[in-house]
Amino acid sequence: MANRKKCLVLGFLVFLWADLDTQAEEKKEEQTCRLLGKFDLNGYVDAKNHTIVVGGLFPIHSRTIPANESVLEPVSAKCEGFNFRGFRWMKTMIHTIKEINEREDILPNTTLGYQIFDTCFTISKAMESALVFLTGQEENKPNIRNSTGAYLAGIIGSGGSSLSIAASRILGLYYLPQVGYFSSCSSLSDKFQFPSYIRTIASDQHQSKAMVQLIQHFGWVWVGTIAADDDYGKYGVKTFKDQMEKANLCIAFSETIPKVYSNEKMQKAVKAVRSSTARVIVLYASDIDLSPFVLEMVYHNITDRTWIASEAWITSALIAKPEYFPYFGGSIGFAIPRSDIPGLKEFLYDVHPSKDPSDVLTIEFWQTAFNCTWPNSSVPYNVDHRVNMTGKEDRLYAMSDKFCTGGEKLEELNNTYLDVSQLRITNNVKQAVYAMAHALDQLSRCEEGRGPFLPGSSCAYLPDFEPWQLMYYVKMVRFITHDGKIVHFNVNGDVEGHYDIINWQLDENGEIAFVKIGEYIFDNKKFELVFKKNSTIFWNTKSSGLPHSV
Ligand code: TCR
Repeated sequence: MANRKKCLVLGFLVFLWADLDTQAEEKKEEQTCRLLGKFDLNGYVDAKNHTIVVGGLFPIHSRTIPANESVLEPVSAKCEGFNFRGFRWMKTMIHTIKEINEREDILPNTTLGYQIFDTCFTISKAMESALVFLTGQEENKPNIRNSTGAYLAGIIGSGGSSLSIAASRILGLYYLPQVGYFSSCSSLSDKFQFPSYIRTIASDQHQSKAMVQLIQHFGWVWVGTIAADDDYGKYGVKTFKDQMEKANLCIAFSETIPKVYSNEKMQKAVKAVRSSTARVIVLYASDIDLSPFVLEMVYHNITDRTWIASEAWITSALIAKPEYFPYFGGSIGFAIPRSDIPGLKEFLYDVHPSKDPSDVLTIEFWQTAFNCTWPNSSVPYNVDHRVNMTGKEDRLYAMSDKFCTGGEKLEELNNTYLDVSQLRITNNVKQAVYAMAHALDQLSRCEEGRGPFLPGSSCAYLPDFEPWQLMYYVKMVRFITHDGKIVHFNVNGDVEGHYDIINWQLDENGEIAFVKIGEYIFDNKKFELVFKKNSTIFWNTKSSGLPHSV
């Protein structure tokens, strides 16, 4: 086979996998993938020698770089802002697929491959990837046979709600199963709009309800809201406001944090927080979008507020920094229950840039983590085009003059990628992959004449089933996790269960501790706040007592 491997052909567009050394290719089963041409996507692929692959979409970067205005043609954006947490989630998908392939009880005669892309936390990248997953030579018929001949079973992802909504509008046309791990927007429950989307995270409908119950519990009646400018933030606040209205409670103000930095819009939000008498504020945003707002609170020295955190930032290492404690200490929010994943830690540590010179993500990971430049690599070091806090564009081409030696120690790195103490979304990723594998397994065990399909109670077969046939099994999946929990999806494709109620306190080392003070249960029509006995709550008020927001 030629060094360059043909990947996908779409009309006049030809996408090429990264140049792969054929010999190296045989040695390694996992490859990085880079699609050139119209799309510029980074990711990982292991599709060779597998009849079935599972697609994955993860935010390995946090944003795309603003396009250079002098370029007239549309070009696929490049990404920046390495996201260690997203990198961990992506690795967890690979780890879970490996685990499933080693098991004899699930899909005994099939090994799964994968094809994973970086969404860069933007809709446009998620769409590019959705198209790459679907397109083939035929124009109006998806070609879910990938270039290596493997069949695409479905997709894990695609991260944030706005991205999943966009991607699943396309994937839904073909009923291609999409199992989400952290898109929690309530609108994704609508199976009329999103027929092939199911998820291992609960709908924010529950979270909004839980927030209102919490507010009632503490006797607050006057509450402000701040939302990220996306489906997560906006729908989250909308469902929250609906519940507040039902409970006869009042909204003091509602503001949004801009996605693309705008000083004017940001100051509007800051002003609302500063001038309102509401001491309790609900903040619905992903941690990635929240950072600039947090810096504003620090800059304006806004303390004495109690923040009700949405799940996306309550346990985030990006936000939970000791230096922010005077402003955000005492935050209360709902978190996905945590889990320990056997073997994941070792798998995460097994990462090194010298293993594969074409693995640009690992090289970037290493450079960013250790603040050095990997010799002879084309991966730029820490290029940050973020528009800074003054609203001026601040392009930093900070090339570290220190070379990486390869001897840097992961053990000495205090990095969220390697922190396995708070596996929450990470566990959702694992369960999403399992849901797909169990569905494939059930499909493969169908007995002709007793199957679910017409005519004559027929079956579908591996590997060349139709996407909608697998979808039938995905919806009905029910399995027990490694830690003994049952996973199944309700009619809306959502999971039920509980959130942990978390309060930010300072531990003896001066680090922020996520102290569990109770649970919110939403199971079998039960919606209940349960506080732990004898748990103390830290309040960030002058008196250290319960804040009043009336
Ligand atoms: N759902 C959000 C995104 C999100 C997230 C997170 C981002 C959730 N949890 C944790 C970063 C870290 C929950 C969405 O867009 O649906």
